[in-house]
Amino acid sequence: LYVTRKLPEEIIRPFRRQFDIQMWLYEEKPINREALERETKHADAILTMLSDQIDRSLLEQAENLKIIANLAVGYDNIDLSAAKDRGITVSNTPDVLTETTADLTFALLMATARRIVEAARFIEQGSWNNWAPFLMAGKDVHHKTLGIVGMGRIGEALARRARGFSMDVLYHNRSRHLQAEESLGVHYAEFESLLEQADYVVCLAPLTEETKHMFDKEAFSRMKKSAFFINASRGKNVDEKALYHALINEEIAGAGLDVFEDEPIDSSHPLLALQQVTCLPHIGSATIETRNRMIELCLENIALVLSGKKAKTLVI
Ligand code: 8YV
Repeated sequence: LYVTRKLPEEIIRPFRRQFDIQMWLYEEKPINREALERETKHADAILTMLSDQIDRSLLEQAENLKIIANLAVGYDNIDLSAAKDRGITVSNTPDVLTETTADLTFALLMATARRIVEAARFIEQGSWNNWAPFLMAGKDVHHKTLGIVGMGRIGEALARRARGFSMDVLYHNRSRHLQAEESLGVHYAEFESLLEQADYVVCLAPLTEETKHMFDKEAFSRMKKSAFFINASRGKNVDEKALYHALINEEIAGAGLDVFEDEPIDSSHPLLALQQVTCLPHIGSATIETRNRMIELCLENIALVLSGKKAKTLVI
């Protein structure tokens, strides 16, 4: 088994009895292409993640590979059709990260609406020398309308949180989610109609050919001027230039972003300069408990597949 990032030895150790485990050991830098090619060429299994592109040319050389265990619920970093052609199993980590990612998404929405990061920076910089009635005044979240684009597991978990804050919830999805409509009192809306009605538009859709750049100039122009856009899914679902222009032209009020078109971004990224934007370094599922559960699930899937069984959380 080759692990493409340094992971905590305590979680890996119990599995060392079962597999010969090799790992990329440089904590501060991702695996380079050359090493990735060299290691996947001979491995029976790889435990990999979004920062690694598992493409056709890599898979064509992978002589023994039986499973790619992706440390994420999304798998847009893997060429699924190439994996299928070579009979390689792909697994992901759904469910174990649902509640954690919904927590972060709601926290990002709250932080953006209530200017929490900006206010913390303000006080740290020593700028709080007076109380003023509208100092760091944000916008209400309770009783507002939330529009969720992508009503999968995380979307549903976010809807539950929003209902607890007395929000009205609209959602848009490829298919209706009747159970959520019934149990949570959420309402289906066409994409355009959701954009026009929501005070907070949250993207939780996976990245696919259909969702790529679904938030474009036209989409942002449909949103209310007072509305906020939150993205905790994939950066490429958004045309970032269109988002930037919508923000500077005040077509929308602000944005909270945990993901970007090209990650990681550096401090010169134009969106970082906007005071009405809260940016996070893709930490949706980043809690110690959840990261540990994700790693364990990957290792369980690998153990199953290498002993001839089906992965627990199978993509293909
Ligand atoms: C991952 C994510 O932690 O699960 C996903 O799809 O985006 C995150 O939970 C991150 O992508 C690391 O692979």
